[in-house]
Amino acid sequence: MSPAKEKILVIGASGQIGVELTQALRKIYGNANVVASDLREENDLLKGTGPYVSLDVMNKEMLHVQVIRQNITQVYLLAAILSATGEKNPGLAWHLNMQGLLNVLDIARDEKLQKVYWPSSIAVFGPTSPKENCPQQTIIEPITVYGISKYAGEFWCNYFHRRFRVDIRSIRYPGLISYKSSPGGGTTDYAIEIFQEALENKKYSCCLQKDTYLPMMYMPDAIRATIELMEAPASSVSVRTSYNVSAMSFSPEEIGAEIKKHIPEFRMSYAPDYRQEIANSWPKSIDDSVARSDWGWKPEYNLEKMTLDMLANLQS
Ligand code: NAD
Ligand code: AKB
Repeated sequence: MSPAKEKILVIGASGQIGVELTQALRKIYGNANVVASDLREENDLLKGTGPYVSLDVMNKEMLHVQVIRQNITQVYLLAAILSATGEKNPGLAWHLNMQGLLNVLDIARDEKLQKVYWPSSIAVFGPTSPKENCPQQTIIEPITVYGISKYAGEFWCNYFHRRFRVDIRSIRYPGLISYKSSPGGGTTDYAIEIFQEALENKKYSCCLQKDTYLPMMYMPDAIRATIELMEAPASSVSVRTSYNVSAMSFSPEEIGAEIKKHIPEFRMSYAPDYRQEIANSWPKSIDDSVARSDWGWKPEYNLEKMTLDMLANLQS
C-alpha cells in the first residue's frame, strides 16, 4: 500500500517514544493519517498537529471500535510499563504488557491489518546471556517482570506471524535517550536525567555504579530504525520475534566525563539503588549484525555526537 493509503494508530503516543514517532510518521503519511492515542492527555508537542483519541489498550472493545471507525491499517503499540516501575508493581506490569499486546494482535488478525509494530527491549536478556556483543539468538533468562513480559511478547508476535500471517515487526531497543518527552520509568533513565541535572544544578547523583556499562541509543536513531524496519519488504524480515539493534555503550562515569567537556563545573556522585541489580543483569553491548544484513540497519549517533545534540537542544 502507498503511504497515502495507510491510516496509522499509535497507542501510547504521549510517551517518550510515542511523541517523536508520531511526529515522524505524520511527516511521512500526512498529519490526518496518523491517529495518536493514549490513556494520558495529549502531549503538548502533538496538540494541533493531527487527530488524537483517548484510548485504553486494555479495553479491547473500545480499541476494536476505534480501529474500525478510523479505518486503521497499521498499529504501533507503545503502551507498556518499563523495567524500574515494573518491579514496583509486577502484576500490573505483566497484565498491561501482555494483555495490551494480545488485544492488538487479535484485532490485527480479525481486521487483517497491514502491519503492526511492537517494541521489545534488551531487558529480555538476563545474567546468563553473554555480556559483550550479545547475539540475536542466545541464552535468554530475564530476571525482571518487564523482561519476562517482553520475552513472552516476542513469542506471541512470532506465533501470530506464523499461525495467522499477521505482519508484526519488532526491535529490542537499548536504553533510549531523548529530550522532547520525559522517560517512563526505566533503569536507563539516568542517562536522560543526567543532562537535565548537569544543565540546571551542575551535579548529578546516579542510581547506578560508575562502571555500569549498558547499551544505549539516541532517539533519532531509534525512530529511524523503527521506520526502516517497518518499510522493509516482508521478504527481508527474517526475525519475527524481535531484532537486536545497537548504537553505543557507555557507563555513568563515561557519559559524565563527556558532559564535563562542555560543562567543566559538572560533578557526579553515585548512590546505587535497586536498579543496579537490573542493570547488572543486562548485557553491556549488543551484536546487531542480523538487523544490519536483513534491512540495512546502521546507527548515526555515538556518545560524543549525542551529547552535543542533547545539550544544544536542552539549552535552547
Ligand atoms: P513511556 O512510559 O514513556 O510511554 C508509554 C505510554 O503508554 C505512556 O504515555 C502511557 O500513558 C501510555 N499507556 C500506559 N498504559 C496505557 C493504556 N492502558 N492504554 C493506552 N496507553 C497507555 O514508554 P516509552 O519509553 O515511550 O516506551 C514505549 C515502548 O518502547 C514500550 O513498549 C517500552 O517497553 C519500549 N522500550 C522503551 C525503551 C526506552 O528506553 N524508552 C527501551 C526499550 C523498549
Ligand atoms: C528500561 O530501562 O526499562 C528501558 C529498556 C532498556 O527497556 N529503557
